[in-house]
Amino acid sequence: MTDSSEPQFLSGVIEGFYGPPWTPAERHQLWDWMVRSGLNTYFYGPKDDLHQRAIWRQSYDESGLMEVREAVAGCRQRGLRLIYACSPGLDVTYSDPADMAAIQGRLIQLLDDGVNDFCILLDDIPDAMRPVDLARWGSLAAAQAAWVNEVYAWSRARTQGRFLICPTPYCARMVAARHGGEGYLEILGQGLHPDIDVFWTGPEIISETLDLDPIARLTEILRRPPLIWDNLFANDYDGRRFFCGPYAGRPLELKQAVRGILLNPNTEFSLNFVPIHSFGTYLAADRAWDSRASFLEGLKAWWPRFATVGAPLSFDDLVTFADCFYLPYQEGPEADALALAIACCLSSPRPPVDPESLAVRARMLRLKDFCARLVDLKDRGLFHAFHRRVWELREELDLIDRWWSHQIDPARAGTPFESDFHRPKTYRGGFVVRVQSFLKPRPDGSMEWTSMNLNPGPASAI
Ligand code: GDL
Repeated sequence: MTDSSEPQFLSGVIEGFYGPPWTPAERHQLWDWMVRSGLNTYFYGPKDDLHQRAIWRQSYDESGLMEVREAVAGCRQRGLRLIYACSPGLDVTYSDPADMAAIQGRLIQLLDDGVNDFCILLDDIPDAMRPVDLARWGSLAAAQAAWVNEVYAWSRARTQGRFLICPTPYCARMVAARHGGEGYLEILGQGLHPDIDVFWTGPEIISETLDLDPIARLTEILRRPPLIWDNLFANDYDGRRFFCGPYAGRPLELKQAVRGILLNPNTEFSLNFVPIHSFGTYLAADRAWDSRASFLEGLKAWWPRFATVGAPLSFDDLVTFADCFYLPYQEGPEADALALAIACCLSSPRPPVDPESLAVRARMLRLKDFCARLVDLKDRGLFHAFHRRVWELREELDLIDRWWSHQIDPARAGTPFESDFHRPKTYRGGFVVRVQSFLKPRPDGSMEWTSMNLNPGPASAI
C-alpha cells in the first residue's frame, strides 16, 4: 500500500489538534469509521504529544513505541496508510548537524517499527531565524527546503513512502501577512523536491470555502498541487463549540485539483462521526452531491449511539440539536430558524401568546429537554464529549424560558428580571469572560475597544 509508485489521492483524518491526543481505543474506532467511509490515510501529529514538538529530539520510550506499533498494525490490517509527523520547528537549528542527526534518529525509530510515511510539520512556529541559518540560507523558506530535502533524501534510501511538509505560512491570510518572510511560498516551491507534498488550509486557518482559482494559482507557485489540511471541523480553538455538521463549502472539482484532503477534526473523538461520514460521501460523489442530505444520512447512521437508559430520544430532536453545533461559519437550518423565531417572539416587551409563539417556545423547550436527557446516554464516552457544551446550551435556554415567563406575566410587568439559578459571577463568570468584554469583534473582522468597566463588582457569595 505505501509503496505505490502512482501518487495516491490522500483522503483521511489528521490527529493534529491541540489538546489530549486520542486513546488507542478511539483510534481503532476511527480506523473502522474511515474504512467504512472509503478513506485511505490516518495522519498522526497531535500537537500535545510532547514528542511531536516540545521534546521532538527524544525517542519514544517503550510505552510510546507500543502505541506506534499498535497504530502501524491497526492501519496495516485495514489497508490504511499511516503518516507520522514530527514538528521540530520551535527550536531547530537548520544548519546544526546535531539537529539533522536528531530528526534522523527519530525517524529511524519509527522506520524500525514499520512506519514508512512521514511529515515534517513547520506550522505554528515563530518565523524568526537563528543568525547562523540566516547567514547560510538567507530566508526561512530556503533553510526549510534544504533541510527537508536532506531528510527526504535520507528517508528515500530507506522507504518509498510519502513525504510531506506543512509550511510555516499555510493559509492565504498568513502569506498576505508575510509570515515566514517575503516570497516564502515561491522559494519553497522552487527549492523543495517535487515529490514532497505540501499542506495548505486554504484562505484561512479555518476555511469556510476552498475555491478552485486560488488553488490553481497556489499550484503554480508551489510547482505542485497542494495537499489540503482541512480544519473545517477542528474545535481546539474554542472550548464552547464542536462541529458535527456536514462537509461543506468545497466543490467536487477540488478533488482533481489537489493531492489529497485530510480532515483535522474535533478534539473529542466521538463527535466526529457525522463529519467523517459526510466527508466520505463527498469523496465518493462524482457529479452531484448534497451536503445536507449527507448530514442527515450521517445522523441516521449515528442515531443508534443515542440509545438511553430511559425513555428513547427522538431523532427529530437530534436533528435540531446537531444543527446547533453544525459548522464554524453557520448553524444548521433548524437551529438557525429556531434562534430567529425566538428572537422574533421576544423582540417586543410583551411577547405574543398566539399559537405560533407558543409553538416556538415549545420547540425551544424540547431542545432544552433533549440536552438534559443526554445524561441518559448508554454511550458514556459520547455523553462525556457532549457534556460541557450541552450544559451551557441547556442553561441558556432555561434562562430565556424564565425571561419569557417574566415578560408575559402581567403581574410582573415593569419589574426587574432575575433568575435564582443564574447569579452574577457563578453564571457566565470568570477572568476569561471579563477580558473577553474588553475587545468587541466587528462583523468585518476588525476589533473595537469597549469602554472599560473598572469596577470588578461584588465578590460572589458562596
Ligand atoms: C492550526 C494548527 C492545527 C490546529 C488548527 C485549529 C494547522 C496546520 N495547524 O493552525 O494544529 O488544530 O489550527 O486550531 O492547521
